[in-house]
Amino acid sequence: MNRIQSDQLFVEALKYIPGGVNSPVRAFRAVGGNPFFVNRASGSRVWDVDGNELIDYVLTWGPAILGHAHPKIIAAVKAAAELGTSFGIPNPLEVTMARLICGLVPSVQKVRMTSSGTEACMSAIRLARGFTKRDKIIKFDGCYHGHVDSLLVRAGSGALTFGHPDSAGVPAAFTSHTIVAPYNDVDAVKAIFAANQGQIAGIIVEPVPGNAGLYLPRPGYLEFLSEITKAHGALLIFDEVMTGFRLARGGAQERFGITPDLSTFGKVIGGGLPVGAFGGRAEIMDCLAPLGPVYQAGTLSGNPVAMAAGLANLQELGAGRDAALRRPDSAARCPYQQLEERGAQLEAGMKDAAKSAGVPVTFNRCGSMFCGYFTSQPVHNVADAMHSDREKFKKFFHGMLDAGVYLAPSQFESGFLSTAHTAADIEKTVGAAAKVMRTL
Ligand code: KE4
Repeated sequence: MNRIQSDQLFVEALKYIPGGVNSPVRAFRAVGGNPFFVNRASGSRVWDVDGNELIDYVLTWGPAILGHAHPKIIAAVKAAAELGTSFGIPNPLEVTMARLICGLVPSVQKVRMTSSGTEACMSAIRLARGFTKRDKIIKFDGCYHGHVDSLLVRAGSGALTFGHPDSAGVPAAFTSHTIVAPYNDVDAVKAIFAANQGQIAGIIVEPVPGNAGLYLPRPGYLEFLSEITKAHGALLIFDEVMTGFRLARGGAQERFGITPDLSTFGKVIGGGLPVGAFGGRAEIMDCLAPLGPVYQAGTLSGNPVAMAAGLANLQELGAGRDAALRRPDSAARCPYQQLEERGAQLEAGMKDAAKSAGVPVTFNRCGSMFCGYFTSQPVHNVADAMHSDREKFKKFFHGMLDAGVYLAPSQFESGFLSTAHTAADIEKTVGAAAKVMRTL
């Protein structure tokens, strides 16, 4: 595949941008080779600057749940931008967005917008500490909650990919109150609470971890986390930056029937523009300035153009069309049903491809999030994920890229589907996978 212009751009980018990228995982360091540069995207496709068309399963790491450049989002952004790009004064769209999130996620009685998932998670941690007047936070090995100092401890995503889950530049004092446990391990969490009586402000968890590939909570695990935090006066924080409004209209908490105390969001609620949010019980959220003593702020929080994009995404997902979608004669297909069908088709196809090629693959999926690990063993946490054959992953990644399919450029990332992915897209993808796997 000709990537001359991308390669030239990368040489230029390296002169001015560290690693040539504005976010490390885009650098292809885990898979080798140079990243390609995209200047156009639509539906399930992206096109690089050399004109190569790719079926995209990264979807800008989750936001493009309706596919790229959805007409409703483009129109909403244009209309909002015509009226001004930022006011720094409350605007009506902030109220519409807050009301919509509170309506879709019952555990969220009040919500505050931010401009990234990192900010949302950082703010939720500070709020949990301010509300409980405790300092310690439990996180899980391989989970990633953005690049806030105190959570860059055995973190996933790019931190795991580049083998420095504990980043340089973070003083030990900043992480001294962060306790890391293995995910899906009940006894480890029980032992931490027993050893830190009355000191744990909260647990922050990706309900379905998507930053070490993708693996699922064991049956009863999320219920256990809810019970043990309640028993110890700690808060349960669901990091739904990736899973929110994707795994169900109300996120993973709706899919698994759990009521966290706080939740963080991002990606889908921005429709591709920079948006994060955190929300939860009103008695907790009202501790935030200007009402309470926990300070939190942001120049572009609730930005009108970003709100317009996020609202268009959520409304197209059926947030406001519930009744219509549930009408038996409704021609409008429920987007979550579509995502589930495509996910099941991809999962079945990938498993068949691996079997026919005689390549051991563990393929994990939850709704429209998925990850294939090159191992015959099950993957329930990051330690299991480390057993994947990463040399095979690298070859598979590039083989699929040359076949016109763009998968996440790291074994330790989740893949995503959109409502724009067609059955034919999936057929092409699994057909290519069967051929590439035979070369591994
Ligand atoms: P941002 O600050 O990147 O908007 O969100 C941080 C974040 C928080 N919580 C979860 C569960 C997340 O997955 C993320 C960010 N996800 C990564 C992909 N694994 C973003 C991609 C990147 O870092 O470039």
